[in-house]
Amino acid sequence: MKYMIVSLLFSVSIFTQTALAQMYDDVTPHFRINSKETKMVMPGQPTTIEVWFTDTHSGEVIKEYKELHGKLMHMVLIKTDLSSFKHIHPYYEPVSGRFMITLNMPLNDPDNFHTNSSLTEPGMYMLMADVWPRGIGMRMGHIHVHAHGQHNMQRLELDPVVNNKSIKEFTQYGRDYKLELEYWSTAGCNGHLVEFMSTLYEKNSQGVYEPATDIDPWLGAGAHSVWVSQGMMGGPAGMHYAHMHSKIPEEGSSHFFNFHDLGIMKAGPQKIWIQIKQKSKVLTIPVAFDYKLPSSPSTCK
Ligand SMILES: [Cu+2]
Repeated sequence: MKYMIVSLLFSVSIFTQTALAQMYDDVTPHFRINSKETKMVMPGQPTTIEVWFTDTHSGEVIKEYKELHGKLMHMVLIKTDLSSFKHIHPYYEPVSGRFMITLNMPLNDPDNFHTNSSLTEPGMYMLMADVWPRGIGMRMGHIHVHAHGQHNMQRLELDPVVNNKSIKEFTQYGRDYKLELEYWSTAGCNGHLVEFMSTLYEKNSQGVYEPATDIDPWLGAGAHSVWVSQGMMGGPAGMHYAHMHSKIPEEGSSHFFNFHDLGIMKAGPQKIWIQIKQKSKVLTIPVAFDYKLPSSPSTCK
């Protein structure tokens, strides 16, 4: 508990900034898909995404970026029915100031293992690009992408909950895992604080879940997560979208994430994707849960 409070005081301001990055208009994002100003793509086909940012006032291309969690750009691609999540890192070309990556192509790059089958199903996707232009701060650009073909919207089924914990059992890289996810929501002066605790278990040779071992940092954080409410596009403050990071567990296999929700997330069905590097592979773990706003009153007079 002490650990949670310390991490809470420490990181509220950082994560509030993460969430608000989409609200600034001092920089303008530009996207091209296969060199065209289009939103249509063919699912499963190699698709080159190009992104750059300009200074909104001068119109000049921004060329100085600061690393953010070990990368100059983080890109997230989420299908709007929340059935697909990809986290990739476009490559920066400093002469032109452009970032570029080709989806649906295998790449020998451990930080781009999602690139190979990043956009395979017809439907609507949200593409988000986080950067930190030097001297400006964290900014996000986003576009809708429409993958051609017959839409097949998947219903969001919540994962089972036992003793307030969402339980997700899954197999990745040939190993069997279970993740338990619990959250607490506390009303504050302005919005409320949401804290998550995720605990990872791996099945041993006797078929028993034990706390996972060999957890390593990935891209400068103990774990990464992206949290999206159903109907992610709406909302007065932009998208119902949060990006959180955790420290590496000091002991055991629990990660802690927190987010200062200033009305950004929407109550109801949601999904969070947690990424943890374990045994030198990055696990991507989706958990569908019901988000309830705190019932306790605000602490402000
Ligand atoms: Cu990233």
